[in-house]
Amino acid sequence: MKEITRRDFIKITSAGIVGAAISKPIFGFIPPFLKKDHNPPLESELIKTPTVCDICFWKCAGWVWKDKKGNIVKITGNELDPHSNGRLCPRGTGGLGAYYDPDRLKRPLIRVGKPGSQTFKEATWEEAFDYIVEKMKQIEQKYGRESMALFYHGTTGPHFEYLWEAYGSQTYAEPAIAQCLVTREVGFIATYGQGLGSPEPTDVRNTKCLVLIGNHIGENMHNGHVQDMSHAIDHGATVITVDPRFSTAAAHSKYWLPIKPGTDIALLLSWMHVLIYDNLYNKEYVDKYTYGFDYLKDHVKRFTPEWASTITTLDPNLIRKTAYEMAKAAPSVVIHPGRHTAWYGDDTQRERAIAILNALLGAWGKRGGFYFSEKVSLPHYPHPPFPEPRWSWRTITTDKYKYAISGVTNVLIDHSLPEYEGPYKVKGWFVVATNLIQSIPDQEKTIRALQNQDLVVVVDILPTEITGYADVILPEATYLERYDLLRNSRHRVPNIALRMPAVEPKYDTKPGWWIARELGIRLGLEKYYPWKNIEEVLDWQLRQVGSSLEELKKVGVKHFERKTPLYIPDGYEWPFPTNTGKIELYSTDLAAMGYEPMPVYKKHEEPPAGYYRLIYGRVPMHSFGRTTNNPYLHELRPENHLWVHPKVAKLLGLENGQEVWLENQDGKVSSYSVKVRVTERIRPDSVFLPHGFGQKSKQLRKAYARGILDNELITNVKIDPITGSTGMRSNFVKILTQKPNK
Ligand SMILES: Nc1nc2c(c(=O)[nH]1)N[C@H]1C(S)=C(S)[C@@H](COP(=O)(O)OP(=O)(O)OC[C@H]3O[C@@H](n4cnc5c(=O)[nH]c(N)nc54)[C@H](O)[C@@H]3O)O[C@H]1N2
Ligand SMILES: Nc1nc2c(c(=O)[nH]1)N[C@H]1C(S)=C(S)[C@@H](COP(=O)(O)OP(=O)(O)OC[C@H]3O[C@@H](n4cnc5c(=O)[nH]c(N)nc54)[C@H](O)[C@@H]3O)O[C@H]1N2
Ligand code: SF4
Ligand SMILES: [Mo]
Repeated sequence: MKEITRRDFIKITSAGIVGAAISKPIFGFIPPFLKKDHNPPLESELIKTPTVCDICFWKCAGWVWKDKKGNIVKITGNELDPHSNGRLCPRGTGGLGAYYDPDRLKRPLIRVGKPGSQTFKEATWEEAFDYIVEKMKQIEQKYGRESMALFYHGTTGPHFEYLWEAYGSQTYAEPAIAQCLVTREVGFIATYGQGLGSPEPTDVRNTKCLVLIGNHIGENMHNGHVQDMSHAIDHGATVITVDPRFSTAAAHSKYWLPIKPGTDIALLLSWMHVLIYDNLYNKEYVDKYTYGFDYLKDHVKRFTPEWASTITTLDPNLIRKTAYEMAKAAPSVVIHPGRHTAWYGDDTQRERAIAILNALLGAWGKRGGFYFSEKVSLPHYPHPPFPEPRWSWRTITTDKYKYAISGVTNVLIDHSLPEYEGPYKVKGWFVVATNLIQSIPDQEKTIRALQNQDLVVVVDILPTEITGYADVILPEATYLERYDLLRNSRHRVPNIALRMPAVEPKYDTKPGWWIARELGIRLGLEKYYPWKNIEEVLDWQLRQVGSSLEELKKVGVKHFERKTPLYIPDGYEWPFPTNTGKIELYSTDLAAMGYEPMPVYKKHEEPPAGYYRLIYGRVPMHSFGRTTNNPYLHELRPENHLWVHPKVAKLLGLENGQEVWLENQDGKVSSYSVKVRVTERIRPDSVFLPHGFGQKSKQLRKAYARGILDNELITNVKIDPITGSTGMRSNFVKILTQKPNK
């Protein structure tokens, strides 16, 4: 395999759209929009307003630069911002495309055609609200307020979560939890008594050894993380990457462990075995801070590297050697928990194994391991108490998924289906900034649930697939045109950042806070909205912590002093918020709930003959499907490719660039084709398809029908019994070289 030098590692650019650093290529080439303008205006001729990027959920703070005519010319990072350190990633730089996209939703729409048909009539806001309020009242009379469900993501979400609480429904869920990081949060809560949150407090910047388990930083472009990893590598850190695919991160690693998919727990258990039985673990730390070491020691006794090798297909010496590398660096080592951890249905247990390994190495609360993040305690704007709903997401979730920490989208979907006959029916969906058709596995089920609703409202900026199922579409202004709540970030330094409008909303679009408030007032909830506009709320909040809206408008980001230590001081007694007050190697919570108190390896389904495991991930220049129609980012990567190993290509007679279709184990065939990329960078038993492409909405003129959406082929869902999270990687595909008959 070609040696890739560290210098090639993706650098986060400091270039704006017309910035000065144009000569610095991103990913080895210059994005077209960076080349176009050869006469960028001087910054002194521009007006800047603070923003928080909304292109992904890393939430970098930056500046929006406008010329004298009021045109936005570039977006750059805010130097004071610990999420970005003054540099945006290419997606953030191209965020301008969200504002300029000619395909944007322009005014409220009310359905006239069949669900999914995208046939709507234009409406005024007044008409749209009247329609919604009338339907919500009908649902309330027939089923109760709780039957109106909210699905949300991103910065618009909290405005509607507040509205829902005020309305008296806590039937809500965020797909970015059960489809993303909940298993990692719960795995760490069960071990350390606290989760990780975002940005995750991994001290990658200062680490000596970074272990990435299917965590593809570099393609996963979470800004500060990429910068930290780059910094660590430049300072001699050892990187160990466990991934069935030779990812960008693997290319910068000392060790690449091309694990057989779905067998990570076996590897993690054998690493514990080596650390414990070769006496490499941090004895002092373990004695002082942990509970259940003897149980664990006994538990991992037989999990030798030789045992793990037969399961993972990895060389036992490589397993042993990498354990020694970690021990050498400890406690300055991060076994990274990853972020999207909904994989095989035993994901909380895999995350528990990761949490335990970090404890054995003494990395939690230590420099170069995990630090303790802290945020400002920012009071909420005062409001009357919320009504208590008769039932909530908890009622329908925590009996079955005992460690669920928030609403689970797939549970709400189950309660939305026509065959659901119990007392907790969902009969209306309010969908805010989440494309449920693309992000929730088993599309057919989601669509059936949608079609069984008396009302579906979607708040979005683009005519994405989910909008096609709405009765009413409410067009939100983009992040460049609106205020949102303050970004109160948990970090090394507690800090607050402001997003404010740089420009007036285009067309007849409105900010999310305004939409929620107007709807609230029409639902008779005036008392929860005593303020006229969000500036009042933000200024009030900022004044409680000794600042003001005026100050934030000038600085964009403000730092506050820490009140607690960043790391555990050496030798200090540290109480952990668990049942035992210790780090629980043996989880008393999980035991009490009837789950395995220590992680166990269980065999997962294997691809049948002629099928390959479908794995997915990110491409650096896109965020899911939310940017594939962005005119700037689309140009950088208009479609996805299917990664196929040369042996498979030979067997099937496939060539680079050839168009193929996919059919999964349940006979589900892809809507479109994808081009093959023949590469040794993937195991022969798997294929890789980056997520977010293959848009089905024709109104997305650039992204429509470009590539295949992984989610179409994810029909076998492995639910994590602890949290309800949907494991999506037990799907297998056959590669079709002829266009299938529909
Ligand atoms: N098959 C498959 N499924 C997945 C994943 C995967 O890799 N593969 N990843 C999972 C993960 S990790 C996550 S976090 C979830 C994320 O899944 P989602 O929560 O669905 O997130 P996005 O895809 O970003 O949602 C995008 C929707 O928000 C709209 N939008 C963008 N900006 C705005 C705005 O400013 N205002 C409003 N109102 N709407 C806006 C977009 O147009 C789009 O319709 O998906 C999960 N599901
Ligand atoms: N550019 C960009 N960056 C993003 C996002 C984006 O949309 N675009 N989304 C952000 C969000 S919300 C999230 S949650 C994160 C998600 O990003 P991460 O948490 O980093 O990664 P995943 O999507 O879980 O994992 C993808 C990797 O897992 C590997 N993999 C597949 N199966 C297995 C297996 O069985 N074992 C192991 N060890 N590896 C396996 C794949 O080959 C791939 O490299 O990315 C964030 N960053
Ligand atoms: S990582 Fe990139 S896309 Fe995400 S918030 Fe930061 S600049 Fe925006
Ligand atoms: Mo995510």
